[in-house]
Amino acid sequence: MKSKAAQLRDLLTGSVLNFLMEAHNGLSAKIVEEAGFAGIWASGLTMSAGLGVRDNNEASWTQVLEVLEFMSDATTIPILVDGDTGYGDFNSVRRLVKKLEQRGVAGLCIEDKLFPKTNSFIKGETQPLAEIEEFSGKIKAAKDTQQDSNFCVVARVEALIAGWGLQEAMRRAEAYHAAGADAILIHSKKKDAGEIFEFAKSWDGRAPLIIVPTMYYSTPTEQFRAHKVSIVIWANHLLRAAVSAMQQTASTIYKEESLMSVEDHMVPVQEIFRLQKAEELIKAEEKYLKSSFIKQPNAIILAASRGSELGELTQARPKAMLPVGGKPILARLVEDFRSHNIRDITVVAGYRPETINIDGIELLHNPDFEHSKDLATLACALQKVKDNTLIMYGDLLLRRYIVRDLLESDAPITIVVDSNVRQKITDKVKGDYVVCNVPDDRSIFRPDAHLVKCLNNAADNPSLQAHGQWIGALLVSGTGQELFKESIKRLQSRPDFSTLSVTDLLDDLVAVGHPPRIMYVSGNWLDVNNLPDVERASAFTQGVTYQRQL
Ligand code: SPV
Ligand code: MG
Repeated sequence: MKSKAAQLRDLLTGSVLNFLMEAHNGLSAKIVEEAGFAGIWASGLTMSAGLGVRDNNEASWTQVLEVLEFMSDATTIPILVDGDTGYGDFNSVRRLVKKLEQRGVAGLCIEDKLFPKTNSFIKGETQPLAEIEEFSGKIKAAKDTQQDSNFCVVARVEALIAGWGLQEAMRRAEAYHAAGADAILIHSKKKDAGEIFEFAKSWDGRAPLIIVPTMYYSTPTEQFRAHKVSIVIWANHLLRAAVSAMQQTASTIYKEESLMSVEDHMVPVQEIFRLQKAEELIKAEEKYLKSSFIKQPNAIILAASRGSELGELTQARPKAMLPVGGKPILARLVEDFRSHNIRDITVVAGYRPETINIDGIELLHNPDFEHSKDLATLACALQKVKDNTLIMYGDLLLRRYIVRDLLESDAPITIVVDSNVRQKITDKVKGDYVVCNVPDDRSIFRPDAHLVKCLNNAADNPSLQAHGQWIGALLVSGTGQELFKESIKRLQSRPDFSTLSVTDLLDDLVAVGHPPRIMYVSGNWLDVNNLPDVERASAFTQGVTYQRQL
């Protein structure tokens, strides 16, 4: 890829007419490039207007430099900057050229007026012109300073604007060319291109010629070609177009106090994101950020059951809404999840769903909750099973570190198992006991264990020793989402689906060769099944450590 300066030189010295389009900030510069233009005119008028000041050097040159840096960073095509008079003497110009090159600006145009200048279309004929010698010195200084030989220095002749005539314009153009200018910008404020064409004829291609047909815009472009113009600058049209659109939009919204009639006339927000290359950042985050941070976990809480063992306490509400320590269990879970940056929280309700009044959650419903078990409730939220989804029973209280550590797991499916609860399984035991490939060794780095079997159907396996109890929390991550969904589909095709629990899904995953990973914990959680549990739960919320032991 050619340097930007080399691209600008090609535009200037090529045999065809080229066009530079005005831009005044990073966004408009990008729009110019996307439209197909081969170069950008960083207009002094529009950059100053964009900053809300006059075209009278009210913005300092370093402030202009800042704008140019954004424009240059946003684009790959060359920028010719309108450097006014060079913001001072030859020495100011030297420093300017140095800074422009550092920022990837391809060329500088300076005009033969005095600092501070004013726009050529404001009382142009009364504006004093620079001494030819002095201005030629600036051009020499610029050429001597540039490091890249392709950097272009354009001398802008204001003699026609000031009404000093063709002869003076020619004299100046010649002097500036002799001083090293790479091109001459001949400016006019006339409504027709007559004086520009006269100049072009006299100039006769001694150096590339640039024109700015803002006032003589009705001249057919073909005539510019015929007069061997090298570059036409469309100097201010994006800013002017933006101003009409902004004025109209602002006034409509102000009058109507509504967005209804404007919305369809503007680009969607997505287009702004595209112009900003938002997509690129998302990809970079995937590459450079810690995976657990960018995966944005979500959570599904199963809160369908009433918990009838709690009697009157759950007459009017599901178990998850039972207040413990003054706050419903579910509200505690949601708070806990939010502290882990989990914003997308889905609760699947069943019994008395209208009592679940927690802000900011998505509420789904298992209408068949009375005739089905928790797997059917979970299936209601299947579309919410994604990469990094926490699934949890709604009657769980747990210390925060458990969720934190679970979110760190990178296994497809991870279940939390309390190894304090080791039990010779008998048919009297209730709870989701599990057999793992290795027991918990309680070391700092706990063993890399996986599930072998869930024992909720203990009577079938009287001899098995459980390694712990599944607490009712699991994480689905990465490829786990597909495994999880496939497993639910398999089980849904069974006629006894409504009698199945999440533990049946865990067993199914073992059966198909994808046993869930075990994250061992030792206590620090409890679920609420009966009245004594409610008391323990209340103590738990006050910080009392409760270890479930059978
Ligand atoms: C500019 O765009 O700032 C110019 C061109 O200098 S003009 O406004 O026509 O003088
Ligand atoms: Mg200007």
